[in-house]
Amino acid sequence: MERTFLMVKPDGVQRSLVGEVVSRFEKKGFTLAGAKVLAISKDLAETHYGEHKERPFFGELVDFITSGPVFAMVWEGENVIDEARKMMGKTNPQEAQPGTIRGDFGVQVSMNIIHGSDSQDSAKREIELFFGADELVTYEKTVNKWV
Ligand code: RTP
Ligand code: MG
Repeated sequence: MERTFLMVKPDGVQRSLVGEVVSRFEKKGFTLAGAKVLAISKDLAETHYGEHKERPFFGELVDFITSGPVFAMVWEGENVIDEARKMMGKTNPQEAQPGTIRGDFGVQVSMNIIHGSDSQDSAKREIELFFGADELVTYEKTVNKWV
């Protein structure tokens, strides 16, 4: 079954949106395989967002993601990588549709509430970067046959 890495960013934690975000993925029918609150180090931030190293906003992005605790999660389910990106909405909350997490709760592109892996390769890389194998569980929800 496919897995993705999702993370409530410091703005979402500060605004008490962790429960709201978790609830949306639970209600959708995905399965939580792991979760933790943590403070991201500068090293981890630079590795995680390494693909954006040359972008003008890289410094600001690293400063922001290390500015307070985040809530990191691994979610499992059919096509969960793309579905989660749809549920998050466009990167810039002002372009994100109402009904998406960024469309409903965000205003600025730098503070857009949530991160989500954008491909199978990035999901694998990010899950391994943030979670040890002993922090993830595999189980079946009996309710899954209903969704
Ligand atoms: P994320 O990686 O955080 O899930 O966001 P994303 O895939 O939707 O967007 P991405 O292109 O990977 O950009 C990573 C984060 O950088 C910030 N950003 N700022 N100032 C800007 O023009 C700008 N562009 C991107 C956003 O916070 C974005 O989530
Ligand atoms: Mg991205």
